Amino acid sequence: MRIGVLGGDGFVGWPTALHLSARGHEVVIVDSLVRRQIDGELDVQSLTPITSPKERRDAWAELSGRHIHLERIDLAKDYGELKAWLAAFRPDALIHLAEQRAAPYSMKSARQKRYTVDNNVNATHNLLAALVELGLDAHLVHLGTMGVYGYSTIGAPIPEGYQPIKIDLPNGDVAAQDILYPANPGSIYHMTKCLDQILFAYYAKNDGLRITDLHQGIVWGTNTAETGRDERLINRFDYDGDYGTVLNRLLIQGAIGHPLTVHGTGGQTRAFIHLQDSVRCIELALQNPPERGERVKIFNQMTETHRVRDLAAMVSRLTGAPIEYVTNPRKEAAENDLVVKNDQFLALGLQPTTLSAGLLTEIVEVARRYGHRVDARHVPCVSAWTREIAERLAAERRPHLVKAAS
Ligand code: USQ
Repeated sequence: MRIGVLGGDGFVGWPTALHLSARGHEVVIVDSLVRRQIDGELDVQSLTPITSPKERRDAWAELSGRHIHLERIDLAKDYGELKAWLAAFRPDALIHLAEQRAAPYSMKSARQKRYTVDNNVNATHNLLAALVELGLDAHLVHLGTMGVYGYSTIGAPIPEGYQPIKIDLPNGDVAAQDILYPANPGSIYHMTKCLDQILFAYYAKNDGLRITDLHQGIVWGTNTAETGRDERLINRFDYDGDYGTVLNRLLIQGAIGHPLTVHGTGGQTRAFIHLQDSVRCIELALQNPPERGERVKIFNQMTETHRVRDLAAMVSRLTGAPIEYVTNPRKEAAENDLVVKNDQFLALGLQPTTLSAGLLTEIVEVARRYGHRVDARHVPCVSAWTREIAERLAAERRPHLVKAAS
């Protein structure tokens, strides 16, 4: 297949591009490289020393004999360039990962909120509009999030996208419908993925676009079979308070002897998936597209659920690092259960890589190898969800500032 990996320079995009290239697909990465610019803006670098876009693609060509071309296009802004590239490449499929994906970054200030909405919504909409304008029948596979559902559960498992409902009619009859599961975003970032769902539903209905939306949980791990082949192919590994995700952060904190930062009581239960399974799921979704005219196909892309404090206890046992329960900078339920259906990927043959101690140790080893690159100033999560929380955090930090000043 001819496949465009949009956002193919990022944490999931790069391993996805390599995985698909290794399986013989013709892969083009489309990326604005903005994620590398945000590293500069936040003054923090990936724990792992990622090479330049050119160097990593040259290394892949040398090792595999396969070329991955890069198109530097900002999907949200460069509509003309996007259209020209689509018209020339005529992809069979597009993997859309070209969105700002960090919840804490999206909550930093009005500037990042506006950037996240402008970027994510326009990128998705430009892509859909261009496919229709060009009359292209490429299968669009979008990386969405479990966060569209919110995380609380009323005891029933969260279905894969659609909730069957019954509506009482005035004449006493009952009408049955499938609706998108009620959107319940917990951050501006998650909100943009809810908006994406509406765009997809509309374009599938109105224009018959073939769309798959993958509602992914929190990714852990850093390497896949392909990125592990050579140091020059190394994947990015975020540990900072904005882009680092919880399990990877805890593992790095443990590796460098930093206290494990648990927000609140750590009673938040979340869905998780290993990076290797993430790229495998994307490949399975590609192999099983919806028909033209079919509703958006939605998969829950996760393999297990865990409570944050249980993860911290596991990492503490593994590394000896103490656990620190800190004021939660987010506005989220302190405790929640989470039961999620993921039958579709299991039926397609996904064999989950679960949190075995072996793999956790492997990540701790990677973290120890590059631990000297950690800038401890960037370890805490400081992005507050509301003004009140920001004031509470500032009040807590004041004694330290006084101590430092005296
Ligand atoms: N948390 C801690 N300590 C930390 C960092 C986080 O207790 O040091 C807690 C958070 O308060 C939250 C939970 O861990 O309750 C998860 O936080 P996270 O940063 O790992 O995940 P999140 O912000 O939800 O976002 C990540 C990805 C996003 C993806 C999402 C999937 O950045 O792109 O969509 O996971 S999901 O969480 O299922 O919505």
